Amino acid sequence: EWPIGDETTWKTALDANDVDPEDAQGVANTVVHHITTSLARQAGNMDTLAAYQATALSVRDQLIKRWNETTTYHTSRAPKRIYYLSIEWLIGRSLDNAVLNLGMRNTYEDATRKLGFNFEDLLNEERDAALGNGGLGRLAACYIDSMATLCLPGWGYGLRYNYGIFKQLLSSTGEQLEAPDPWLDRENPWEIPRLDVAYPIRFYGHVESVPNSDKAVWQGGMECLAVAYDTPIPGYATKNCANIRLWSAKPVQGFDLNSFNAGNYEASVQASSEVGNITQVLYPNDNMYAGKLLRLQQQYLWTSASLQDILRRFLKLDKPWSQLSDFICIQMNDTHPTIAIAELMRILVDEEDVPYDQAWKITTKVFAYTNHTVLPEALEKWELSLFEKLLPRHLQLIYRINYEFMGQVAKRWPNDMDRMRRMSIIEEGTPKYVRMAHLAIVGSFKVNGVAELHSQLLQSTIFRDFVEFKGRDFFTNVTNGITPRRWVLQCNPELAELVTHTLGSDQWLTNAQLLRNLLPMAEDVNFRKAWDVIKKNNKRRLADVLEEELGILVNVDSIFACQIKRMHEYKRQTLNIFAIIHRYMQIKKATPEERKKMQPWTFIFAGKAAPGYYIAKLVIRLIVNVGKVINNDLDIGDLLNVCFIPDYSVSIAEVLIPAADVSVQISTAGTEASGTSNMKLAINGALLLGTVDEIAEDAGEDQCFMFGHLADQVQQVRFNNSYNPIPLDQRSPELAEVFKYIESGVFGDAHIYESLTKTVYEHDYYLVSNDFGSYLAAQKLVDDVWANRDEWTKKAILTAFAMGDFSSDRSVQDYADGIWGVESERVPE
Ligand code: 475
Repeated sequence: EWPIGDETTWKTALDANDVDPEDAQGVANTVVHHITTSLARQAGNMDTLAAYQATALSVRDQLIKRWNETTTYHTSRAPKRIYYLSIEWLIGRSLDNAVLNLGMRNTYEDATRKLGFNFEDLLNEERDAALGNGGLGRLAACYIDSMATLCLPGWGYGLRYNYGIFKQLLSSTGEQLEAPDPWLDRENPWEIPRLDVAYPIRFYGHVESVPNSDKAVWQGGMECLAVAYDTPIPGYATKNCANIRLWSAKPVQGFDLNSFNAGNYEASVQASSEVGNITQVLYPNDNMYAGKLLRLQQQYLWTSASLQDILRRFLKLDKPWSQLSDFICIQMNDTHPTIAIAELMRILVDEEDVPYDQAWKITTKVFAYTNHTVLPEALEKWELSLFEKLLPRHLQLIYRINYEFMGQVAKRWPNDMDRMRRMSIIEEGTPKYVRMAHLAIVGSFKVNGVAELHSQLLQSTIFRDFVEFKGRDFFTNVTNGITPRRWVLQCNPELAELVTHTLGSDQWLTNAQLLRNLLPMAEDVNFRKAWDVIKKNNKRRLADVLEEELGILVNVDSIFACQIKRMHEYKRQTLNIFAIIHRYMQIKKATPEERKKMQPWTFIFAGKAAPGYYIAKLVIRLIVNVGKVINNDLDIGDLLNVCFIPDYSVSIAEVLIPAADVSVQISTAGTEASGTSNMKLAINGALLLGTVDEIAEDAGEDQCFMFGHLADQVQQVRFNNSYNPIPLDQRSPELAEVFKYIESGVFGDAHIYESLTKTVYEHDYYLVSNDFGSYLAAQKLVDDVWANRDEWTKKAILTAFAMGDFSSDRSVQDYADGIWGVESERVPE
C-alpha cells in the first residue's frame, strides 16, 4: 500500500517535523534549525535580518505542510476549482499575517523573544511584495486570503516581476522621483521555486492553415519558458492553504533558428535578452492603459502558462472537454488576461482537435470577467498591427469570433450598421484596434462590476449595447471587500482585542456580520472610553512616524484626515489641497478669539503618481510645498498640518489606517468604481467625508459627511464647463481666491502650477470648482461634530460596526455562489 520505502520510517519522520502551535520551545527549535543550516549562521553571529529570515523560513515550513495537505485533499476530492487571474498581486508583508492566520502569533513572539529578539523588529525587516499599483492588485490579495479562509479550492495566477512598483522619493523641491524596487535582492522566503513546472510560450512567428479543418499551425518566432514560483497563502482558522502561482520568463536554448534568426547568432542572443525583459518590471500605471508591446508579452506569457497549467490538471481527471466548465472556472481580474479566451480556443482547436464550434461552446462557459473602471483612458485596446505581429494566430481566432458575433448582432438588428460598429471587437479606423473589453464580454458567461453604482453605470453607459444583446442577467454586481484579518486583526490589534473581548469570541474574524452586534456599544460610556484610548494610541504611533520620517510635529488631538490612494485627477487630491489652502487663509485672517473656536486638522496624503502623468506629479509638488509653508508657520500654532508621506505601500497603510479620524473619498461622482481604502478606514473607525458612496448607505448616511454633485448630474455640469463656461470667480469665488493666493507665489514660483490650475480654469473635467463650495461646507460639518467628541466617537463606532458587508469573505462567497459555482472543501483536522 505505502507508495515507496518503509512506512514506519516515513511516518516517524513526518511526525518528527510536527510542531505544537503552542510550544514555544518547539518553534524556537525550528527557527534555530534554519539559523544554523539554511542561513549557515550561529548564535554569536546574528542580527535582526538573519533572525527575520530564519523565522520566516520556519513559518514557511508550516505553510508548506498545509499547502501539501490541501493539494492532496483537493486532488482526492476533484472538486470544481476557481482560478483567479490577476496581473497584479499587492501582497505587502507576509510574516505577521501568516503567524496570525496560523494561530501561532503568540508562540512565535515568545520563541523569538527567548532567542533574544523583539518580534516587532523582525516584522520590520520584511520588504513588501509590491507587485501591484493600487486597488486592483490589493483586491486580488484580499480575495486569495478569503478564498483560503473559506476553504475554496482555488489558486491565483500572476507574474513574478523582478521589480515591483517603483520606490517613490521626493526631491527637495517636492518632485516625485522614481527608484527601482529590487525586492528580490534579498532572498524571498515566501516563495517556492518550481523550476520543474515550466511551459513553452511562443511569440511572433507565422501561421499555416490546415486544409479542410478549423485548425492552423503556428510556428517559428521566439520561444521561451514560463517558470512557476508558488506563494502559499494560509487561511484563517483552517488548515486550508491557497496558492498564488507567479510566472517568470526564462529563455530556452535553441530558438527556432530556421525561421527567426537563421544563422544570426547575435540576433538570437538579443532574442534571449528580449525574453529576460518580459517579467522584469510591473507597469506602473493605475487606471490607465499604455499600449506597449512588452505589456502584451507579459499578458500572453502569464495567461498561456496559467492555461497550460490549469488544463494539465484537468487532463489528469480524464474527463471529456465538454465537461471542462464542470471542473474549472477562470475569473479575469479586469481585461488584462482576456487573451486567455483566444488562447483556450487555440489550444482546443489547434492542439486538441476540437472542432471550432464545440471549442467555442466550451470556452464561453469557463470565463467570467470583472470590470474595475469606466474611465475611457483605462480601457485596453491593442493596436491591430502590433497584436498581429506578436500573436498572429490569436488575431485570426479573434476575427472568427468577431465574425460569428457580428453575424448574431446583424440577425437581431438587421442593417443597424452603427450598432455593429459600436459593438465590434475590432475598432475600425486608422489605426485599427482590438477592444479587449468586448472580447472579454463575448467570451465570458458572466460580467460583473465592483459596486452597486458602478455596475449600474457599466450597464447604462459603456456596456449598454451588450446589455441589450446578452440580457440583464448576464451582468451582475459583486461589491468589493477587504480582509478583516489584515485590515483589523493585524493592523489594529488593540481594536481587535476590544472587539473579541466584548463579543466574547473571535468569530467576527470569519463572520464580519457579527460586528453589528456591537452597534449598541456606541451608547456605552466605558466602551467609548476604551475606543478613544485605542484611537489615540494609534494616532501617537503615526505621529511618531511623521516626526521621525518627515520631521513634522503634529497635534495628536487634531482631526487626522487621510487621503491615501494613487494620485489621479479623477480622485481629486486637488480638491483637498485647495481646501487646505483655503483653510490656511481663513486661519491667517482670523482673530485670536476666532482661532480659539477653530478645530485643529492634520491632513495626511500618501500615494504614487504614474511616472509619465505630469499633472498628477504636479499635485504632489503642490501638496509638499503647501505643507512646507503651513507646517513651518509658527503663527498658526497647531491648528493645521499637512503631511505627504512618500512611498505609500501596504505596510504604510497598516500604520495610517488605524490612526485616521476622517476618510477622504472625494473622487468625482461616478468615477471611482468602488474604492477599498474607504472600507479599511471605516472598519477602523474613520468617518467618511466624501462624494456619493455605497458605504454611506451601510454606515447610515447620518454617520457620513457627503457633498458634491451626484453621478447623474456630472455629464451636464461637465458639458457646461466646456461649452458654456462661467468665469471661475463666479463658479466658485472661494476657489478663485485660493488660485490667486497660489499665483502670488506663496508656495513657490507661480508658473510651476500654471498647467494644473489651467485644468480647472478651462474645462474642469472633474468638477473641482463645481464641488469646491460644498466640500468646504462638508468640512464645516466635520468641525461641528468634532467639537462634540462624544458624538464623534458614537459615529465612529456606528460606522465601524456596520461594515460587516465589506468583508472580502462576503465578496468571495458572492462570487462562489453567483458566478463560480465552487464549494468549500475544508481539509479535515
Ligand atoms: C478602481 N488598475 C477602484 C479597485 O476593484 C476599485 C491596473 C493596471 C492597468 C490599469 N489599471 C489598473 C485599476 O484599474 C484599478 O486599480 N482600479 C480600481 O480597482 C478594485 O476599488 O475603485 O479604481
